[in-house]
Amino acid sequence: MSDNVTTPTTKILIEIERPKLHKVILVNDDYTPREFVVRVLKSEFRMNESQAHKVMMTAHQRGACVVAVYTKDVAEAKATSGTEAGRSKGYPLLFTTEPEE
Ligand code: TYC
Repeated sequence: MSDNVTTPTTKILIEIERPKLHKVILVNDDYTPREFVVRVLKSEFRMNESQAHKVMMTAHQRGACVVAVYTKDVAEAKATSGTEAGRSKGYPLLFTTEPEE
């Protein structure tokens, strides 16, 4: 005969999801000067001259270019301040965001 006593237990499984990352996308237009786009990429996205020039030229030639990925809040804040930098000078420069697959 066994004297073992078993007490029922409940296991709680908590799953923590990794926050989805969001892309900041630079959209081409016909009016914003190239040097200004490069300046905004350097100041808002901490790029050096050659990285910024490459991203600007990709957007210029293909219509759009992914600049960087961040959490949703940071991506939206960076896209807004980049777009605002253009607007403050009267340029239609546009940064958008979209979730990464
Ligand atoms: N197409 C612009 C020009 O020729 C330069 C430019 C590049 C503007 C990228 C926006 O996202 C952009 N002056």
